[in-house]
Amino acid sequence: MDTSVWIAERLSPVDIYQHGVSQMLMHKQTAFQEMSIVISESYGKALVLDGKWQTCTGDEFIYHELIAHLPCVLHGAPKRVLIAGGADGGAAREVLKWKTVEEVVIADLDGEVVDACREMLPEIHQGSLNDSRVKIQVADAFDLIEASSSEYDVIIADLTDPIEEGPAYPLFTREFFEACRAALTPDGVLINQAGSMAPPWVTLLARVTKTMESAFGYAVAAAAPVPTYGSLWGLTIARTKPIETGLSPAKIDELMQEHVQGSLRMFDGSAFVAALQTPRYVRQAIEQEQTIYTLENPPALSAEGDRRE
Ligand code: SPD
Repeated sequence: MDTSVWIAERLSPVDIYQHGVSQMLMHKQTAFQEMSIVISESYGKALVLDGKWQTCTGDEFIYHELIAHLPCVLHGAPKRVLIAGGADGGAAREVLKWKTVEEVVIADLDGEVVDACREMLPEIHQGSLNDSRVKIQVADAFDLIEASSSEYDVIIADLTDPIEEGPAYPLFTREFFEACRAALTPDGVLINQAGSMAPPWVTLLARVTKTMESAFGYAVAAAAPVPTYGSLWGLTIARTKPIETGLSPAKIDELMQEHVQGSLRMFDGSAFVAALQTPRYVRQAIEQEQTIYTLENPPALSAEGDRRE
């Protein structure tokens, strides 16, 4: 093993995930955040923003297949999809496998991250960032979504964690989720990376889920087992009608057989059902949660993992 650098990501004030890195391919401060692209000994090439591991070639398929196909299956035949964040193109790559999809808008604030991912992470985007159905808007996704009405079948919030110093935390508030609801068609589905499911740190996920539920009426937290995130990760789905968590695996496989082209490594009917068996302690944390995040009272997580509340 040739590990010359250790990236210590604070998962919480008292938990660190040390990623052994053999090469630093890029390190820069953009207008919005600190960006690194590195080669990790175990998990391949990785994107790190503000010290937080975003995605890497070794396990990205677990996260990207779940965050893309869960909402697409629930919708059934998505045509227009908006991805808030998603600069690496991994979620777009998966959405484009749906033959029904005509347009994917990627709205990311940081053009420097999009450019770096396009050039240095082709293993992840696999051409999606240059696909003719994809429109990249270097813009604040909040503004873009607020200006849209009944336009999208699926919105994927593929954002960085809501740290106070980072650009994403306003996109975890009720105002943002209400704008998403208005931007979606009546059958539309929102999915959002909503935080860790680790028992000591599940409050953020519970609050984000409760906030999404308050804007949409229904919200369910799916579980994504992404090793480099350090714990089971929550992907919360919201809709204005009940979310069908009990679809049969065979029916989902049939739907995907009809609508999806290209190979998948993680997702199928069984993975859908497994992801939506939310652990009991998570369901209880969500049920008991009272706090709704708003622009006045947003999530407050520091890069060191401390919370203000
Ligand atoms: N703590 C890690 C959460 C990362 C969520 N964003 C991932 C971006 C991958 N496209």
